[in-house]
Amino acid sequence: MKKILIANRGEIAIRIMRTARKMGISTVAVYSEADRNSPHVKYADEAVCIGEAPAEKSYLNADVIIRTAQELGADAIHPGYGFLSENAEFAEQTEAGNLTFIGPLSESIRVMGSKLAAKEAVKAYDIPMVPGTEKAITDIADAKRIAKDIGYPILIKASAGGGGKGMRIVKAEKDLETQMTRAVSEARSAFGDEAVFIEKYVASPRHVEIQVMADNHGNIIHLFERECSIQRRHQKVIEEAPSVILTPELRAEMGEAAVKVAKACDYRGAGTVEFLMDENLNFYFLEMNTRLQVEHPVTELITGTDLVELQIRVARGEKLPLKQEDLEIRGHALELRVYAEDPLNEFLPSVGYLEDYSIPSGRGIRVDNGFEAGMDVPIYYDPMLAKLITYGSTREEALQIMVEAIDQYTVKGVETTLPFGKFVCLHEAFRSGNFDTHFVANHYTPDALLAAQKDAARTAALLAVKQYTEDLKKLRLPKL
Ligand code: MV4
Repeated sequence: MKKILIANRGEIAIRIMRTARKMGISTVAVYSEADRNSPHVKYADEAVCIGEAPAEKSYLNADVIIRTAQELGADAIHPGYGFLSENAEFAEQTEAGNLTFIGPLSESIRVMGSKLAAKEAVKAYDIPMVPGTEKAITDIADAKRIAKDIGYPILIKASAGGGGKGMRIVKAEKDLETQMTRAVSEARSAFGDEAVFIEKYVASPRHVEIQVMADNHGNIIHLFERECSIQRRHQKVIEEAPSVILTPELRAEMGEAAVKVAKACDYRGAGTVEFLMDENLNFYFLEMNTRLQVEHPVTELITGTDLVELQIRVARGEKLPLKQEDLEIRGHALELRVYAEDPLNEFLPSVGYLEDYSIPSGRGIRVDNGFEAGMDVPIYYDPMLAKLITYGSTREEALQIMVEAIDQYTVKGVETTLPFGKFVCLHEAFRSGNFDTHFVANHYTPDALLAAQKDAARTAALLAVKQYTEDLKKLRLPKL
């Protein structure tokens, strides 16, 4: 493998190119008309404009991307995350075009893209799952019987959904019929697949996911967990590894379950197995994400691995260079997603001109960044500017470095989620580890953020006055 085309943009495109370069592999960037001056274009060895700004005309245009790879003599395509990364046809088309798809087999993507097919695939492997139906529910009388059996509240989920799309909570039987009708029609219009199923609603879960890696020789390892409970409307905000609630026994048990899920779909490359965990530390398999995830860096930091390198090696047909016994957790890592969104205004995208932009650096700080000063943040794509990742020997240290790094970050021209990240990192519930997926809904309001900022400003002012008074004493000057 001598040349890779990266079918993505922003920080992840650069992240992938960095490893390719380290491995002596040259890189091809593709870009839309809106991304002409983007860092990922400059970072690549070659770059090709593939179309207009809207993603359907560029980053989602499979034909043009594959043709570009062929014309430039690339050997492989790395899809990153989002865009075409979990598109089974794209994986198939890539391979049919005599290019290596750096990702799983298209069939694994297809199976895990359907929640019902995924449940079916793992059935024989004794994986804990939330009580619910194994098949699509179409009949309302059936639904009522099943829901009564399971016990309310229940959740209706779209088989083709995922990441929280197409879910409906039903608290009592009287609401079931309307909610099911809505769920079915929503599933049909959003996914072109009206299959829905029922699960017991786990009211206050934590989201714990396991990173897995598999080669073409039957070896599968897991690289421990990431805790991703801090999210807002299904958008993750802060991720960390390890999770504060897992014991070594539970970790091993979940790791083994994740490896079995990977085995069940003949998985290859990097994947993530998502679990819900209830208050009693029962865990349930939810879904598998068949891509490299946004939050992969926290795993890299605590395991000392380069997951993109492992993906590339596996795609080249090599055996995994690591065995399960070789892996151990060292230290603690946190990731804050820095979005161009306004936390004081409903997290609306705050796109525009980046007047000033400088990222923090120092011991324990990694920034996976896709932007620079003097650029516009385009309206066409996800408004994530960067990922601020910190590492310490303990969680407290990683948290301390995170707060300092947030203070060091300078962004002018757009609002960002940096102050919101600081709010979370300083919040007692987050610091103590006592949180679930409702953390943001339960603890965050713009007023709470403003109050925390005021408080911090007062403390800073008091410290400054104290310092000033002490300095005056040292200088033996008259007091104020
Ligand atoms: C659930 C659940 C409670 N009970 N399933 C949301 C994303 C998708 N992967 C599945 N999700 C959930 N499934 C049952 N049976 C609660 C969620 C959920 C959630 C899960 C992980 C992280 C954040 C979440 C936020 C709201 C709901």
